[in-house]
Amino acid sequence: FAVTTFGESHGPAIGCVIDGCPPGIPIAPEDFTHDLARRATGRTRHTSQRREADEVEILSGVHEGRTTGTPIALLVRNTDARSKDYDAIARQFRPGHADYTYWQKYGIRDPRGGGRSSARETTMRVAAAVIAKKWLAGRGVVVRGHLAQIGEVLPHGFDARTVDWQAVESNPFFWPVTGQVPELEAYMDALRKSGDSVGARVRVVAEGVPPGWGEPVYGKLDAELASALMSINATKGVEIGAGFAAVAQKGTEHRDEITPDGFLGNHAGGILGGISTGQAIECGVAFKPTSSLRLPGRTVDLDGNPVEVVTTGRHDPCVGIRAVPICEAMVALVLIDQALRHRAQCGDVGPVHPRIPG
Ligand code: EPS
Repeated sequence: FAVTTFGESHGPAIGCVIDGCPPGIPIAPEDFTHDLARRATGRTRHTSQRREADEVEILSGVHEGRTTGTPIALLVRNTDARSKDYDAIARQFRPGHADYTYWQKYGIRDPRGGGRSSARETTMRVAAAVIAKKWLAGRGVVVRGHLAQIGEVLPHGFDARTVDWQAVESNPFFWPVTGQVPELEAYMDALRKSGDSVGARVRVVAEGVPPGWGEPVYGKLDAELASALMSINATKGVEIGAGFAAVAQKGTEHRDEITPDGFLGNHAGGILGGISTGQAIECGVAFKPTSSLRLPGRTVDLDGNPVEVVTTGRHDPCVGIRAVPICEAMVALVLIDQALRHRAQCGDVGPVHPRIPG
């Protein structure tokens, strides 16, 4: 299940091509609406105010409402592309932004906003993953995410083992503790007024994955998840299970003891030796603060002259908020690919032996 995307943030359209999709999955244009709206800009005051309908056109690979097994092409036309900082951004480098490294690599300054490095590109990852999520759901696998930190704010009184997913979907921050939403509103309003940005931590949980998915050495499930999640713009860290907390743990604490009734913990994040254990797959993703800021910063122009940069356009004060459905999407895309590979080698997607409960 291979996905590639195309298009620039300020170009006429963005799109993706999905190759290797199983035939027979029912898909209609309206299936994309929910997840694309969860990721989209302009839906709350806490994200970029760019207004895009994000309507998916299915160009190929679907006939009479079902995938045919041939490459699927999806297209979303940009309707609100040109921002007011369009020209200014084309002549300067935003500190902390990919426009500098793109220019060094290709020698070309694409003036179309963030171009390929814009968060706009992630629309098509989410669209592709709608199909992956649908296939996975048919096998009892559900991939969901929530925000686990904004700046220095953590969820209060939150037990990661019992997430209230309805609560997560009921607020604009994908926050698991609804009582804290007024605090977050105030925090984000103050941040937006200040012109600065903050980072965030996203947690993704995939439930229902049977034991056995993942390759043992090359193509480990955790390696593929890390690679996929790290490929999202603004990601600076990925953890599986206990992640970096494992450094300070003792072996007796970290190991997830096994009883006939199930595993007694999940520090492994549902993966041992690159292969799923049958427990929930748990990933944490760190997002850096958005680099496009209203507060002046020092930089250089295309000729290397020192200039002051101020970004006046439509930007997210915390791009990590909208990253929740994007992280879910990348996890779902890895899982369907690993499931299909497992099926190709082992003949089925299920475990060989009776599974130990998670
Ligand atoms: C982005 C800048 C803004 C965001 C955009 C990501 O776009 P513009 O340059 O047109 O003002 O709105 O995000 C999206 C459009 C999207 O759909 O995610 C950036 O610099 O990354």
